[in-house]
Amino acid sequence: MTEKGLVLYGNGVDYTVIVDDKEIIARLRGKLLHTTKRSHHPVCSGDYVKLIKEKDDYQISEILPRKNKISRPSNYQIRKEQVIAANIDYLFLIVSVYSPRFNTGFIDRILTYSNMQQIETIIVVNKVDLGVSDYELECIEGYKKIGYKVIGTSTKENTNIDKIEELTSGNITAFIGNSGVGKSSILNSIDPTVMQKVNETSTYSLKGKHTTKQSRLFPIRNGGYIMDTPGIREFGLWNIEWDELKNYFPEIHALSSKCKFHNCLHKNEPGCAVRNAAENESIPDFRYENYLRILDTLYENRNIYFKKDE
Ligand SMILES: Nc1nc2c(ncn2[C@@H]2O[C@H](COP(=O)(O)OP(=O)(O)OP(=O)(O)O)[C@@H](O)[C@H]2O)c(=O)[nH]1
Ligand SMILES: [Mg+2]
Ligand SMILES: [Zn+2]
Repeated sequence: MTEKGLVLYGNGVDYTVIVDDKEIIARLRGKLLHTTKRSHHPVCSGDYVKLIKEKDDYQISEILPRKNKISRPSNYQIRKEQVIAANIDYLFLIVSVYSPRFNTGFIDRILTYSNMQQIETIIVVNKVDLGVSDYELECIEGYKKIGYKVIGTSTKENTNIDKIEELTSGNITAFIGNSGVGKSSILNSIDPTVMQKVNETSTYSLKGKHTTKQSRLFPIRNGGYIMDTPGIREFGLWNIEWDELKNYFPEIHALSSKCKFHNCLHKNEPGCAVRNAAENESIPDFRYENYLRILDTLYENRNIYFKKDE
């Protein structure tokens, strides 16, 4: 008999899967066990799978097509992919003020990727109890101006946790961000029965220590599912053509029809409307700078990573 299930978490062999509102353990069938050409763990949190049931034994026989995914080059082997999350309705990009440092380069690489995957992304700025600097405030205003939703939160003072909870209700949501920004803390504040492990030392190095070790999707009492993921140190963009980057910065894309050349890369071409807009600050300057930096990196690496999906 075959059934359909939603994968909560797994270790490469055994997976915890929701089937008809019940949690069951399922094993991967042989053919899925082999590392595929491009992927380390073929199944990930958020995957919908087909299961074969024999007596009380479940086997995962097939991964159903993903509507989207967040993946990155594997830490272990270049050219292989590590999928962090699949089938996400909303992505919450969690960052913090003060420590770990607020880093727009990191934010913009994630936003580029999630735009490419067409995943609606909300920026959560956590630890606002520590005070928001003028620079951080200016960047936050910049993101709001170009249309992103930005929510300032504090788990210490319970600021706006209800807003996050509301947005997760009935959806599959993933929390991603650097280690130590407070992903697990926010999850625990939304639903204290979850009790994800939190790093309790607040004076560790600015980079943060990795407390959450694997992605895991939690059923939440509001009927939604939230995925807690391990902290990402760096997010290298991949699977993206360098000359398509301009399509994934919405404010740049919106201006591109006003450039003199239809294939303008908005670097230093004459009559570039994007460059003009950045110079007279009608689009945020830091975004344009990040665009140029990412464009250079993608160009330099254009032959390293494989490009399109199969
Ligand atoms: N001041 C302040 N500290 C916070 C807040 N939220 C979390 N922290 C602290 O930040 C540290 C890291 O929190 P975690 O929830 O473990 O962070 P994480 O993002 O899950 O980290 P990884 O699992 O390593 O990716 C802990 O010491 C928390 O107590 C907040 O709103 N304000
Ligand atoms: Mg964590
Ligand atoms: Zn241009």
